[in-house]
Amino acid sequence: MSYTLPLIPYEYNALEPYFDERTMKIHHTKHHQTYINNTNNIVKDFPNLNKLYIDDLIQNLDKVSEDKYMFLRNNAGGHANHSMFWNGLKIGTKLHGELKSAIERDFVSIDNFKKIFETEAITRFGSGWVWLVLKLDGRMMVISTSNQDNPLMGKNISRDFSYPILGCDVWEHSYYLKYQNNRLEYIKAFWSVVNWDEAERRFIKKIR
Ligand code: MN3
Repeated sequence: MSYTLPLIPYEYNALEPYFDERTMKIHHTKHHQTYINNTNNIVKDFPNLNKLYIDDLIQNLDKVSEDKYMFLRNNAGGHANHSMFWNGLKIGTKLHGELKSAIERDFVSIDNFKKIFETEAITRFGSGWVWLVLKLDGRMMVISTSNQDNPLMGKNISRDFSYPILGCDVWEHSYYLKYQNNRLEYIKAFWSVVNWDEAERRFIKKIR
């Protein structure tokens, strides 16, 4: 078995004017595809690993030889992160329900949560991701990871092992064509394309 590029459930121009068509297309067909190709190149030599769902593979990175570990971590992480990212984007959804209550419980207000998320995004040096995560103790937290690391990779890599509810790619390739070096403007636009229904679905699946 090998990993394949997941279809994104909308057109490349569906998130205009916030996320532009050209960036979306290159990001999906070139960047994401490359992470998948590289992941396949490694796991073909590890028959026990290539049957795993990508979210499980990134929790088993230590099963490959040491010389391949970092390459797998970066590329399998890239596949996992982007797969989640595309599904987490949609125009016109609203934060509601139990996820909204949990965010208000742990961040005082939605505005405060967004401010913390934005600060984490602009202070993440270099490339990485910002996440709203659900910790094992049931609390929500905003964290960031470097490169293509994912909170599911555990506490040696992320701040803590945690389950990502919402993720935002802050690599320059996700915003440079439209926003150049203005990462904050990109994060502000991100709020207009967050698929809160998908975030709520992930949250409910995990707390039930
Ligand atoms: Mn990316």
